[in-house]
Amino acid sequence: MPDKKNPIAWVNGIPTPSPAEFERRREQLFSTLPDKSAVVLLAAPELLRNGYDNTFAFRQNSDLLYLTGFPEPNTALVMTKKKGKRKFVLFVSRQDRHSEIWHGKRVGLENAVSVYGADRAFSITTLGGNLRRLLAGVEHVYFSGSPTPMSDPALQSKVEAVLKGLKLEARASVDSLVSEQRLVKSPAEIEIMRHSAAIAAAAHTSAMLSCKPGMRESDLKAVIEFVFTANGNTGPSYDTIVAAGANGLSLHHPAGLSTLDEGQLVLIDAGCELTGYASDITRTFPVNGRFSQAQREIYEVVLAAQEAAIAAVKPGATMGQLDEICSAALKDGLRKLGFKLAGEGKGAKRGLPLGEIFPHGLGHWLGLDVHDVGRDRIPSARGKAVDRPLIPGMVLTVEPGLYLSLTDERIPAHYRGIAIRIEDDVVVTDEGHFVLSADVVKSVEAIETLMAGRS
Ligand SMILES: [Mn+2]
Repeated sequence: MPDKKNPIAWVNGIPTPSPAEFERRREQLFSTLPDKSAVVLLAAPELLRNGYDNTFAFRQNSDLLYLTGFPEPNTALVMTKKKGKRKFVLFVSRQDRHSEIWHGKRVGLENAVSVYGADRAFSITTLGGNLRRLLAGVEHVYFSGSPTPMSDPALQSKVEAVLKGLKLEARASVDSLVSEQRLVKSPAEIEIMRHSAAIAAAAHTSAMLSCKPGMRESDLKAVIEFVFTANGNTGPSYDTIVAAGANGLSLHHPAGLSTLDEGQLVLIDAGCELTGYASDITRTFPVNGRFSQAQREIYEVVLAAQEAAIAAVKPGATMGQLDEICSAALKDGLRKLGFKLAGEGKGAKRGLPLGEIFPHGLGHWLGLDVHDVGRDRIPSARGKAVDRPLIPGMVLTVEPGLYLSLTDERIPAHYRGIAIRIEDDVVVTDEGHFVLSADVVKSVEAIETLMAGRS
C-alpha cells in the first residue's frame, strides 16, 4: 500500500513530491487567500527552437509545477475559495491518438483528477466558458496581469478576455503569493534538494578525477552532464560553465573548445535539476592537480571568505550581513597579499575597488528556479525596505569569487588572469545551517589529494 501521508514518492530511486505534498502546498496557499477569491496559473509556452516543429525541451512554469507537478504544456490551474469552499480545477489536453503517436501519452482529464488530485478537470479548449462559470461570485483574482515569459501567451489572452468580460481586475499578482510560499522549503523539498546537490557534487568530483592537461572545456562538460543523466535522468539546471584559466574572468563562460593547459586553473559552475529542483555548485581547481603559489594564495582568500559567510548563516542573519562578512574577509586577505584596495588609508582613491574584482552578489535563493523567487528585502513596520532575516527552510547559495584582470596594473602582476569562484548550497536550519553540497571537496589539500589519485 502506498503511504498516503508520505510527502515523498520514490520513482525508480529518485525522490519526487507525492500527491500528499502537492495537496499540502495547495492547502497552504488556500489558507492565505481571502474569501471570494481565485488563483489562475498557466503552463509555460512550448518554444520553437528552429524550423516550424522542432521545440526546445519543455520546462513547466515553476509555480504550476510547485502546486501540481503537472508536466504538460497547454494547462491551466484554477483554485477558487468561495464561502470557505475550496475548489482545485485543472484544464488540460485531452488524450489524442494522433498526437500521442508522435509525442507520447498525455495525462488526460481522468488522470488529472485521479493522479493529480483535481476536484474537476476540463479540456483546455473549454477554458473561456468554464473559467467564466468558475469565477462567478469571485471578487479577487490572483493572476499575472501582464504576460510573463513563463506563461503561454495564447492562454494568457484567453484569461484576460474572460476577466475583462467579467469586469474583474487581476488585483494582486499570484506570483508574489506563491513566491513567498516557495521561498521557505518544506522538509520534502529539502530532501529532494539534498539529492540534487549530491548528484551535482558527484559530477564535480568526477570532473576533478577526469581532468588532464590537453583536454577541452567541453570534455569536462561531457563528464559533468554524463553524471547528471546517469544518476536519475536529470539535466543541467542552467548552461554548464567550464572555463579554462582566464576564460573564467567572464562569469558565465559556456563550456567551449578551449584547451585546459598545464598550469591553468579550471572553473566549473554546474548544477542539475532533479524533479524540478536545482542545485548550483562552483569549484575551481588546477588542471594538473597542483596549485601554483599564486593560485593557492588567491584561492585561500576566496575560500576563507566563503567559509566565514557560510558560518554566519543562521535564523535572523540577513544576506546583507553575510555579504559584509564575506567582503571584509576578501579585503583582509587581499591586503595581506599586497593589494592596494580603494577606500582606506593613503592613496584610497587610486586603490582598486573590491567591486571591480568581485562584481556579483554573494548568492541567491535556490529552489525550483536556480535563481529562485522571493524578495531579499521586505518592508519594515515603518514601511522602509530592510534586509530580510533568514528563517529555517530558506535555501541560498554562498558564492564569492575573485576575477583578476589580465591587464589591470593595479593588480600585482603574478596574480593577473586568475579567476576563482567557490559556491555551495546552504539550507537555513533551526540550529544554524546545513551545507547541501558538502560532498565535493574544496580545501587546497583535499583537492590536491583527490587529484593525486587520478588514474
Ligand atoms: Mn549560483
